[in-house]
Amino acid sequence: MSLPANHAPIPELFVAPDAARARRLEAAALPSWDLSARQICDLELLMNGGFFPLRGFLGRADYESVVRDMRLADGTLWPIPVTLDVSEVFAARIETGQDIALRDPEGVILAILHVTDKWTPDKAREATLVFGADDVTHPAVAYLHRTAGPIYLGGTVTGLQPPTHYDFRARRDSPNDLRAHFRKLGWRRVIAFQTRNPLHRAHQELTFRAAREAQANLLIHPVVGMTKPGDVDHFTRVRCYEAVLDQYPAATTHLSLLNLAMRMAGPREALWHGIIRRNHGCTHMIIGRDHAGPGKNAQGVDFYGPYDAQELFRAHEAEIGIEMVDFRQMVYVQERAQYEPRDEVEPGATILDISGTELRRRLREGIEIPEWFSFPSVVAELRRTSPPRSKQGFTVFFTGLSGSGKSTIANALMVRLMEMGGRPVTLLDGDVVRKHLSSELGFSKEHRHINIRRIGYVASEITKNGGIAICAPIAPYGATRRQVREMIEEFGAFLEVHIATSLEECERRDRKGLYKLAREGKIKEFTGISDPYEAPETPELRIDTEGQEVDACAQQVLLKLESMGLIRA
Ligand code: PPS
Repeated sequence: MSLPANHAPIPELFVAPDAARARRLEAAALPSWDLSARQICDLELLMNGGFFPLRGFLGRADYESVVRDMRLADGTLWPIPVTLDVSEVFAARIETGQDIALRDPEGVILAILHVTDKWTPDKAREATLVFGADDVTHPAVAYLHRTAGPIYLGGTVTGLQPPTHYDFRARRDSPNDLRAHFRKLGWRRVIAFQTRNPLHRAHQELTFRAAREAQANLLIHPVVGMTKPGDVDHFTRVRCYEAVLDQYPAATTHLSLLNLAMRMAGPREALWHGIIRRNHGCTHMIIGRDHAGPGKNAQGVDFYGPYDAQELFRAHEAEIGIEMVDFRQMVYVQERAQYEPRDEVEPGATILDISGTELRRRLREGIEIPEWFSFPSVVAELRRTSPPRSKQGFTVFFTGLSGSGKSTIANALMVRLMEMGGRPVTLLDGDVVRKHLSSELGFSKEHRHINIRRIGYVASEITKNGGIAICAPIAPYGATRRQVREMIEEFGAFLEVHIATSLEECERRDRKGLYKLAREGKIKEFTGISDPYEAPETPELRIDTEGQEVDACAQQVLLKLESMGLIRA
């Protein structure tokens, strides 16, 4: 299919609204596949023409050809396999020649796929040829092996409706929306800037200069679908982009959000980005050093060379129909109090810079970020999302035998933290949780696991929302405690405190008379007596309560929290 001129509409895969209604009714009876987050991103760009000339998820011949040669079977340049991966159970029900309904997580039918191909891909080969190595430190390779289903379905897509977005609706444009916008404003040359990071002054300077030099208008086109794990979330980023928009001369620049699921495939991804931007009506694209790079591989070496993406793009720009604009690294020259391209700086001048790692450290520790580096409004947004550690949520997780003193120390700690103020504190004590959250559970290994995971979930929500969670269950199994740690560390710090009071001492105290009953066999599966307790090997803190006052034990926890920067005494 030939490419429409820049501002003419691009073919979409949607049917007219009346036909969509009728097709939706028919489709309700079809086998249906619930799309993953990544598949929804892919489907949206297939349907709205962002992935033109694709007319559906790749069939086998196109897939093999794309993996091997970056081209569809008919020779058209297409660097990334856009495939529909499904489970074995689902695939077993599907024959080629059949239609299936593609649904969003709420069950809404977004499209119908006419299945032409079904096959089991060689994922290791796909990883090696598309991403450069079968190495799970590459996020797309990890996704391929750990998340994607084992069978691929290929076929043509009939679009019924685009996925619904409730966030930043006014900033989301289809390729045809943007083409119409550019046509209306008379923007004949448009330069796209792809990004997955907040914009600081250097980015603003380089995009502004790139547009001026290409005599083009600027499209800031950030990806809001899926980016690299660990990136700043898109809600924060969009607020940052909106803050930067005022810095460009009025009516020269447009901000639009792209619901792309990035693969971080470096050079191949750069070509893909170029094709997508061409489809969105752009004539130029800024390609920088290490474009869409995933970082380092298992050997600690970058997956791709720093200029591989630029070279590959340059070699294909005419074929894609979009011109590459070199990303000129801009640096701040102190003596001249302005940004200049690095290659134009006079010898001997003082260049100031703040690396990404240093920026994250300053945000984490609440240290000043100078105005020459970023706009105060951008820094304010980032600080709102990443407050310093002393203002972030965290979890203190006590573990130990029944009667070891967990609850008593946890209570003392809670009161001391409340005395300091600043963050809400919640105590999730073993007994209390069993009364309110886990009343139906017993003490089998499986039930203890469920119980602790529930505590972990609640603590992770508290941590995410900036509070302090203190947990005090027995939590006898190391594997479960590790899972809880992972759940919480996604949002804040996790401090494991082993209350290492010996079994003899706990039994001697026998505060609740349970050890006696356990010895008599009247309580079954009692931790330490007739059930295991796996002591943590490397807790952040280990406290032996024998011969120590409760206050002194709580003080040890407070000192540890202070040394981790979580509280200020
Ligand atoms: S677990 O293993 O983490 O799910 O246990 P937890 O939720 O912390 O509950 C422990 C409290 O329940 C009482 N209890 C028992 N403990 C251990 N084993 C058995 N079989 C048992 N049956 C009842 C006991 O009082 C525990 O309270 P603490 O505060 O730990 O002494």
